[in-house]
Amino acid sequence: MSFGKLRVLLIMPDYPEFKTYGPQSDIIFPPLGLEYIAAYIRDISDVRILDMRLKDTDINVIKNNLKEYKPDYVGVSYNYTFQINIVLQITRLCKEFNIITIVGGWHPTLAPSDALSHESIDIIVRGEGEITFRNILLSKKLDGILGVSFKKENQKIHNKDRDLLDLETAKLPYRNYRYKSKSDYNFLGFPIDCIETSRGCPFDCSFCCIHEFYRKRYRSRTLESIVKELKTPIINNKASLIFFVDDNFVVKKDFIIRLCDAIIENKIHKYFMAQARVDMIVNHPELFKKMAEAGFIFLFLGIESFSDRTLESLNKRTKFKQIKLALRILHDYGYIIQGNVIIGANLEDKIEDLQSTIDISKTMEIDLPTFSLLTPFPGTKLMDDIVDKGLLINTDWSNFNWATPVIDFPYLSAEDLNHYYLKAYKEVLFSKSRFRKIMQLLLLKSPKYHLQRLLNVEILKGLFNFLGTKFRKSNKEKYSK
Ligand code: B12
Ligand code: SF4
Repeated sequence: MSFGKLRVLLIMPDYPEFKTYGPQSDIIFPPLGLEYIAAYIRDISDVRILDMRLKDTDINVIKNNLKEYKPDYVGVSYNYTFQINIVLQITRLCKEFNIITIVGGWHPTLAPSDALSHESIDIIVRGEGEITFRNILLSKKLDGILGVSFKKENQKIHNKDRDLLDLETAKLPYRNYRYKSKSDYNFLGFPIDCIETSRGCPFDCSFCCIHEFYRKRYRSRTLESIVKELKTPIINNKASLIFFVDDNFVVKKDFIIRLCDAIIENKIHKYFMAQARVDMIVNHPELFKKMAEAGFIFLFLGIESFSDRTLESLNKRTKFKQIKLALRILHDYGYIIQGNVIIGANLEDKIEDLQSTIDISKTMEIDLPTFSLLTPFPGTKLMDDIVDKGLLINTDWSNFNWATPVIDFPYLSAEDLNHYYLKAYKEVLFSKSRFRKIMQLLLLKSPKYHLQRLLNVEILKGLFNFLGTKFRKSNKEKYSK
C-alpha cells in the first residue's frame, strides 16, 4: 500500500428533522472529534473534512466531493442517536461510488450490531477513533484491529475493545482542514472554537451514556498541553468564545483553579463556556469565582428535575436546594446560565408533575432554560430499565431526538408529553428577558475586559487591512492628482 495516496473524507452530518430549540444553525461547534482523528491520520493520507451543519454543505456537496475527490474511505461521525437517517443517506451515497464507509461516535459505539445491520455501513469504530482509524488505514485486513466491528461472510464481527487513549500524550486536534464556509462555527453569532480537557465523568446518572462510552474511567490532559492548545494561532486568532466540551468540566477543583491561573498569566483573553454540576458550585463557590476571573461567562447545567425524589431516581446525586443555591452563586459572579430540565423525568409522573415542573422553571433564575423529554439512549441504565419494563414504544432511532415521546408512561399519554414539552418552551424560555442578563454582564465587567476579548487578532487584522487599503487609496488619489 503506498501511503499518501489514500484519500479520506470525514463527514459531520447535519441534525435533520429537529426543529425545536437545540443544536441547529445558531449553535454550531467545530467538529472536534473529526479533528482529533485528522491529527492521527494526516501523515499517512490526504484528509478532507465536510460539515453538513454549515449552511452551504448539503448532500449535493457531499456527492460532488465523492465524485471529484474520490476518497478511498469515508468516515462519518454519528454521535446523536437521532441522526440515523442522515447518516444512512451519506453511507448509501458512498456505496453508489463503491467507497468504504466507516462510522464512529457515540451511537454506533453503544449499539454496534444494530448500526452494522445497515447494508451501507461497512465498518464501525467503537469508542475513541484516533488510533483505530489510523490502524484501519495502515492495515490490509480488519481482523486484528482493536475497537473495530465489521461484517465478514454475513457475520458481524466485534473485535476486542481498544485501551483508552493516554490523554497526557495525545496529539492536539488538527483544525486546519476546516472547510471555508459562508456560515461558520458560532454560538448565537459569536465566532466559537472548542477544546476538550478531559474525557469521562465520575458520576453515573441513569440517562447518560458516558460511563459506558468511557468504561467508567475519567482521564484528563496536562495543563501544559491545554494551555499550548489555547495559544495555537487558529484558536487565538479566530474565536472570541471557547467552549470546553468536557461533559463535566469541574471534576478536579485544584486542576481547574490552576488552569484558570494559567489562562490569566498567559493573558488568554477569551470568553469561556463549560458544563458543570450544581453540587460542585455549592460546595466550591471559590472555584467558580476563579473561573469568572479567567473569563468564564456561560455555564451549561444539567438541572434535570426540581424534585428530590426524581433526582434520586435518576441517580443525579443533587438536591433541589443545591440547584437554587447554585443559580444564585453563579449569578452573583455574573454568569449566564443555560439549564436543561427534563419533562417527565420520573416514570411515575402525572400531569400535575409536568405542570409543576413548568411552574417551578418560571421561578428559577435560569437565563436560557431548555427542555427535553426523558429519552433512553443505548448504553444507559435508563434504556435497560425501560426495555425490561416493556415501556419502549418507539424503536425508530430518528425519533430519539428528546422532543418525541418514546416511553410508554403509566400515567401520561404521548399527547400529554408533547403538549407539556411545547408548553414549557412557550411559557418559560420565550418569557425570559435575556437582554437584561446580557446588559448586566456587560456592566459587571470593565470595558477593557470586553474589548480585549472582542478585539481578537483576526478582527484587528481586518481592521488594519481595511485602514491600510483606505490609507493607500487616499495616498494614491492624492499623488495621482
Ligand atoms: C458539544 C456537545 C453538545 C452541544 C451541541 C453540539 C453542536 N451544536 O455543535 C450542545 C451543548 C448544544 C449539546 C446539547 C445536547 N447534547 Co450533546 N454533547 C456534546 C458533547 C459534550 C461533546 C461533543 C464533542 O465535541 N466531543 C469531543 C470529541 C473529541 O469527542 P467525540 O465527538 O465523541 O469524538 C470521538 C469519538 O466519539 C470517535 N468518533 C466520533 N466521530 C467519529 C467518526 C469516525 C469516522 C470515527 C472513526 C470515530 C469517531 O472518535 C473521536 C475521537 O476520540 C458530547 C459528549 C462528548 N463528550 O463527546 C455530548 C453528547 C453528544 N450530547 C448528548 C446529548 C444527549 C445532548 C442533549 C440532548 C442533552 C440534553 N438532554 O440536554 C443536548 C441537546 C439539548 C437540546 N435541547 O438541544 C449525548 C448524545 C447521546 C445520544 N446517543 O444521542 C452526548 C454523547 C452526551 C452524553 N454524555 O450522553 N451537546
Ligand atoms: S449527566 Fe453529567 S454528571 Fe451525570 S454522568 Fe453524565 S456527564 Fe456525568
